[in-house]
Amino acid sequence: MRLPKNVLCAWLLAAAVVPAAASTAPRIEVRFADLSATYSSYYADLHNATVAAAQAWTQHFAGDFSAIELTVQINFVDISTASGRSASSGFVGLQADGRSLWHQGATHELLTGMDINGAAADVEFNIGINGYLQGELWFDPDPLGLSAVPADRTDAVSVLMHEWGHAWGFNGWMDGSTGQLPGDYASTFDAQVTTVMGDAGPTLYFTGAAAAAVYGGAVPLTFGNHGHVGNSGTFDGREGASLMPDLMNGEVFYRGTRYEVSALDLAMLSDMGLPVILAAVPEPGSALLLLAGLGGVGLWARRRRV
Ligand SMILES: [Ca+2]
Ligand SMILES: [Ca+2]
Repeated sequence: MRLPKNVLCAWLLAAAVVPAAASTAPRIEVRFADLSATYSSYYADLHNATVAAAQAWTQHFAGDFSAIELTVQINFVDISTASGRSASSGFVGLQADGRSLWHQGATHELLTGMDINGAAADVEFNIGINGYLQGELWFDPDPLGLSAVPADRTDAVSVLMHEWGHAWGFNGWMDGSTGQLPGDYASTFDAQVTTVMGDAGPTLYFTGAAAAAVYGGAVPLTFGNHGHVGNSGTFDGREGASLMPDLMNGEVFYRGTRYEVSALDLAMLSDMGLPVILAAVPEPGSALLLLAGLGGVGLWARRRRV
């Protein structure tokens, strides 16, 4: 039972205080799809940023994954920013409603040790080559450190952290505007989404219990782009403006900012079955204040509706 290729997210971002990699972390191999080696001067930086971005997530995973090797293929593509996904899906089981349930391939390999697509890359990151790679992304010379991101550049580690979020779980086949599934299958993300009709029209919410405990209720997803959290409300009044600073938001990416994997991001992965070590859940009020504080950092925002 094989599914269509995973949906590509049209967005990227985030990271954090990344401690030294635990010896239990999965190994990350990075390949470059660049036959003429046109972008070879970026290989080392992209490799280091990809590994650091993975660690920003895997440092929160419980278990020994040192026998797991996740292969990332980096493609150089004619797009304006970047995108990412797992390259395959892994069957989890049948739901009560008869739909089949699927993990993202990277997560399936992490949890089961089974590499769905064999020697082919497990994760794909697409990097825009129309100036995004060359002039917009900033590569931290110490990607595991705490360097200040230049105010006029976008942090590559943060972008790849966002893309890893999609590779782990923030992805699916659901229509991001209506919540309709295209067939009798759902991702572990899709399976926890409910559509609520309101004055602004339909809004999709992620209803996982751990996420709801962190957020203080069902988590509003970005309208039209459901593998992301939050809506600015600027255009349509939908809920979720407090989530704009989150790594996995679907509207805005701040320059000059090193993002963090948030407690909410981790809780959502936990709801999707990843072995996340959840910190004590803060009171919703303090969690929102933390997010608001992070959001004040960027003076320049790129806003985008997908
Ligand atoms: Ca693998
Ligand atoms: Ca593979």
